[in-house]
Amino acid sequence: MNEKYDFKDIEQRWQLRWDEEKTNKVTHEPGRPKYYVLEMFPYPSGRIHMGHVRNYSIGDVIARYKRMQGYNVLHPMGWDAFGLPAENAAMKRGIHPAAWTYDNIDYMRGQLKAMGLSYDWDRELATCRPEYYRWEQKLFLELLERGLIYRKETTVNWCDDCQTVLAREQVIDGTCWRCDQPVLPKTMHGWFFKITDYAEELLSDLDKLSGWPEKVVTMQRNWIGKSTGLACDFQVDGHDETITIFTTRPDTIHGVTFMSLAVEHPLLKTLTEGTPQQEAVERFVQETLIEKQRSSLDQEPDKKGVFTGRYCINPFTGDRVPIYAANFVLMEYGTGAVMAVPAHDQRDFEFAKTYDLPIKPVVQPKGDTLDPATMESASVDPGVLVASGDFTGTESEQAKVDIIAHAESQGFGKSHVTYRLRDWGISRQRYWGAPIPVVHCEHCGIVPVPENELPVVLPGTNEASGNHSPLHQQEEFIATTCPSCGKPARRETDTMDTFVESSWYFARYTSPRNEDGPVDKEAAKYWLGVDQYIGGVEHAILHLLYARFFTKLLRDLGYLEVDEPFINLLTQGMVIKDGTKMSKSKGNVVDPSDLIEQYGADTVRLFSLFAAPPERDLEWNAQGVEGASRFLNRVYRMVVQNLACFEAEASVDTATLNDASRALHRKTHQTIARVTDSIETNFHFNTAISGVMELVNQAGSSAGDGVDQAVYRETLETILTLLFPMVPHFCEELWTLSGHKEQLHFSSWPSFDAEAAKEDELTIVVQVNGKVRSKLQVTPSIGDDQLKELALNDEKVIKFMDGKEPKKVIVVKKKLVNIVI
Ligand code: ANZ
Ligand code: ZN
Repeated sequence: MNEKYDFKDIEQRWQLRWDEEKTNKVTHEPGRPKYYVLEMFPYPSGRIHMGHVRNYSIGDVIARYKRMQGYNVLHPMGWDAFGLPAENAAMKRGIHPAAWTYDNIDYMRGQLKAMGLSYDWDRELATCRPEYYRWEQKLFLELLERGLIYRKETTVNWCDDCQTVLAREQVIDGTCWRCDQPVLPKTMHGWFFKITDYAEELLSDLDKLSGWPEKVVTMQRNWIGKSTGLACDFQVDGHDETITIFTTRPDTIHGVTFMSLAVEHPLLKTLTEGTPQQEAVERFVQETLIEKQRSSLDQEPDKKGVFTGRYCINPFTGDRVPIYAANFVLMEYGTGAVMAVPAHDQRDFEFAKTYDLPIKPVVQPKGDTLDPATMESASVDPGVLVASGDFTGTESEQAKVDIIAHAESQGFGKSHVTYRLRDWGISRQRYWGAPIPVVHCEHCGIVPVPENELPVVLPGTNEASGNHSPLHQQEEFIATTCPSCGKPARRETDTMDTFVESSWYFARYTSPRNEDGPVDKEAAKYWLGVDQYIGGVEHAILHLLYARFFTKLLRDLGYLEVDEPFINLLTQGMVIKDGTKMSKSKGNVVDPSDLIEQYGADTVRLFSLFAAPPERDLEWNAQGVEGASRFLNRVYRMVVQNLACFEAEASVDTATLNDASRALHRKTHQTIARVTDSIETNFHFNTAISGVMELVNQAGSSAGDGVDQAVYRETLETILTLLFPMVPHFCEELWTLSGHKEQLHFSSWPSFDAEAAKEDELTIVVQVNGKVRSKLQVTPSIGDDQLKELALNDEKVIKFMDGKEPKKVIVVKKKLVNIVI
């Protein structure tokens, strides 16, 4: 028998066998309980990194654990394969993005297989394949028809370096999320998904996500950013226009001293046309627009504005207040017009100070009198209304309600809800993405590509030398005929944001080869939602929000029956080295392939699972890998040196056990309980593994104590079964070596015997001056000091000691304590 743990040979053999026998293949089996575990699919960047290793090891343990519990487990893998890096790499290396991508996929698939991950590889998908994106194009057309997609001219966030439009979420502190270059505004036509139609449901359904980390739910809630308040019309004095403002503080409406409009507000032109102010306003608008381009988008500018020469009338007070154009009012939020209340809003306060406008307090906080002459900042606290006509004396919360009701009854305002969430701009002017399937016709306008002509295939992907310049530069692609009138027409040249592909891939996995639609409804119904989704917290907003949105779209199109895609979400921590995130740019990466080569996949898996609980950051530690390797070697030796025990009975006869056997039997069942519990509590594999380590220690140290062979067999089998989800090749190999015919893969998770796990109790006699005064029930492992302590605190003993100090306490192991007074 080979006593050396030859991981290379073992891992290769088992991987080959799993592949050949399709051990991890699943089909949907109506009536059988299912479990869908999914790790966020990778971008095929070239090689896997330690973050992947961690993410996929966690997912794989869950998949294997749930399989052993009898679930029909779906555990798929694929590639988020469109996107910019492929184009950049293509440019740099003079190869086609498709060639680069498919090569990377092949290489990385090999790496994942070398990790022994239990994916059903028959379900593998790559989003850059026409078989995938043709369904995305079909969905696009269905949504277009339903008015959930539209095209409009907008100012977009443009990254000049990447030559592409960015979604708002892809702009981080005014710079591009990919290349860190400043983002500039640019006007162009683009396609939008009407995610705002779903804002309310996306918000309220957050309440269903009790299996998500609280912080992710909060981030989503803030991103959607719901505000409730009043939309109210202010008549322009001497003009038939009205300005509609949006406020979340209707209670302050009696304190309005001016009005602020966004520089993009359409009324600015109307109101100043032909007036002496026109020139000054136009100049200010131009300056502000340029300044907005230069400054980072998230940065608050200094409050600046210009008087329009016009006034409007506060419908509550009849006050005539000046109208300004102001640089801090956003056109995309609320109505693009703000009633300014400098006493209670800080931005308005600063503006009023700059332009010497009146400050009028109308909400008096408790125990405070606001004096406009001495106020140094706005007072934003609630309080009681003052100088507010009929509403004077009302608490601010109540006043909000009353004032909205009054505005509604008078017909000049109504309750209004605004969201921070914007529609999702999905147009990209890049090559390596899914083409948008419409045609522009001079006569017919925008015409959808007929379904039987889908997919609109990305040109040039078949030849490695194919043209991969952006589609608007490819005349052969553009030139087509109008599906409606047959005249020459031009194809749309935008491609879709890659976040579109990742918004529904989890649904496609349920029937990845379906030829009749994006999903097979029966399969989707059986498998969805995803029981456990696992990925990095960097996707807390974008990807998860879009995936939730798409789930609702697919439901409303009749493909899915669930409201939410991911029942439980685990956001795993980062992999850290030398105090910072392990990343190429930091130059501190450890290549998983090197580790696998040196130690084997099982050791690498074990290390990553043992070093930290999943939600926490994992600090890279070379000794940790060594430790994992030593542990596996030890278990290996322990099993091969004790193969004889597998000839013993498979069941333990507890009646005949000696102490050491009883103790090991007990420890085994305690370990089953502990490991199961650790996995059930937020997948704390680290404590699960230390539980097994303790059992291994005890098995090792009791080997010489004449341990019953059936007990020993039970212990070793338990160790292998409990470790199997974490180190599958290792355990399968030893399982086979020890004579089992069926693979561990098909075994059940062990159940524990509560009776066996119970600690034995000893009865200890306690004497005072040689006379028996009490009895104690204790566990056999109790130490002498603890036993003394217990005896001295026993009520009966205290009574007989009669307040005297003990002179001496004698402990006779496992029998008695004698207290001499
Ligand atoms: C009057 C007022 C008085 C306001 C007061 C606040 C405090 P949230 O809570 O983020 O939704 N506002 C409305 N539209 C705006 C726009 N397009 N650009 C910039 N600011 C805008 O913010 C709502 C508040 O932000 C609104 O309530 C409005 O100012 C301002 F003591 O109206 B408030
Ligand atoms: Zn036409």
